[in-house]
Amino acid sequence: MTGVPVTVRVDNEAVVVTSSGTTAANGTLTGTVSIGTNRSNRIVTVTATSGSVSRSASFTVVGAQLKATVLQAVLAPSAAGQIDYQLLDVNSNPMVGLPITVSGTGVASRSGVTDNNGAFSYTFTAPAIAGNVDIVANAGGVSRTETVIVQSGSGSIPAVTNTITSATVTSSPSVVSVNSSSSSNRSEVRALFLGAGNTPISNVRVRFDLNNDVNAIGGSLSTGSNVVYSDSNGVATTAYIPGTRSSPTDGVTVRACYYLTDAAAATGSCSTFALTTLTVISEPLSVSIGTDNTISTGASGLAYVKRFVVMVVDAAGQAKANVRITPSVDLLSYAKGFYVRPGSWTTDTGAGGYQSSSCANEDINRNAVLESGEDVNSNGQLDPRKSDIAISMIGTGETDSSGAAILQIQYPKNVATWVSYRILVSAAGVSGTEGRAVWTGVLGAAAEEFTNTTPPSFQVSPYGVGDPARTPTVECTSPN
Ligand SMILES: [Ca+2]
Ligand SMILES: [Ca+2]
Repeated sequence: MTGVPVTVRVDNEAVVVTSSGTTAANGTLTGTVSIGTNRSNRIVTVTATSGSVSRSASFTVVGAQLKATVLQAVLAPSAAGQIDYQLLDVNSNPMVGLPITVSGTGVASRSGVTDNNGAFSYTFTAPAIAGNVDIVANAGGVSRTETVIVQSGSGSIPAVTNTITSATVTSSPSVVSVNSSSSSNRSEVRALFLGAGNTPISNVRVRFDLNNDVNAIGGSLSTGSNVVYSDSNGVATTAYIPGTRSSPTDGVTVRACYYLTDAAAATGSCSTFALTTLTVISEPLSVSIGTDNTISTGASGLAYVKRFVVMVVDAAGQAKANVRITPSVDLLSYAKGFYVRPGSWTTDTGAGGYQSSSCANEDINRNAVLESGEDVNSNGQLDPRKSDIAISMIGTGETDSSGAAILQIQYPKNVATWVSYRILVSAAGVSGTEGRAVWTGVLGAAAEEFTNTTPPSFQVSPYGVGDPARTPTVECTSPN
């Protein structure tokens, strides 16, 4: 039906732009919905109304992340404690001026807004009674819980009895800028302790230090020389806060000395430990990433290869050669569904095809280990699989004389169009957010796959065919 008036509305601060106020010759009306200036996680509902007929569909906005650094994971009763939060968007940019509330049992609730770094400090007084206190923060549609241990004397936390089979330390970001007057540049450091069968081990005593700081770079750790305890996820955290000196590449080492008992931790020796390295940088350079509209096939013929160019320039815009580029790729979400209509393959439901709303990556902490609560769709594995996509530098991994370096992603053809990804490139020796660049997209496919009469490699999503009758929540919690 042509020329029928239709109004399209969206809620929760989203924005919709429609091509026209009435239906076109084929009876359709097309609109583009964007999330607007609010980058918070939330559900947006789109409602199209024509006369007395109304239809709604919803999608989920994801990507906001709330980071937390517990300054004192273990407190004496009635002692003062502090947790520093930072709210970041999908591209790791600070989300400024957003409301945040923090509360917990037996501690004062506080609310406020995030500052220019997206940060908010929660200060509290520990309860007078020993025990674990769960402190819950909500901001930008994200909720997270920190557990603080209130300890009445040594020995009140049980010793670790399980065997630790894996102890690892990671830092994010691994390239961080010097601090001149504030401590706003920092890297979150996270130690993870696992036992047999990848079971998380809690109550591991951890003391972080700078491993004698052989390069004399300095800086501080938010936990100081205190012993912190791994939580129920087997995780103990601190933050490395650089001073005013920059370092060689990987020139700062953070060491997590760990112990099974308070008595062992009290000796101060460090016979069992895990390490991670960081780079502290000061040179102001700018990095960008881009690509074209081409895609190629890998040597096997079974995979797609998409190439990107990374450009590095100095403050004057001049090309910087020999800068080492470190790429990483994160799989953000996956979709279910299937294509129909040979010769012009589509997932349009009007044509009988289907593409579900996106389902967030199940590996919440991105450690490639399946942990309790992560297998949202109950199929026994993490979706999407981390191995669905590989990223690599072409050639030396450093920029050439024109300041350019090439990288590529490669993925099996059957996952094309079903997975959203984000590439992060960081340049060593480069400061601040300008030292990093981000590219976000959906895995592409060759144009002829859509116009061939034979089914495309990706006709059915490897994550399931899904069902148009399901809600987004049911879709993401179903195994097929
Ligand atoms: Ca995990
Ligand atoms: Ca799963």
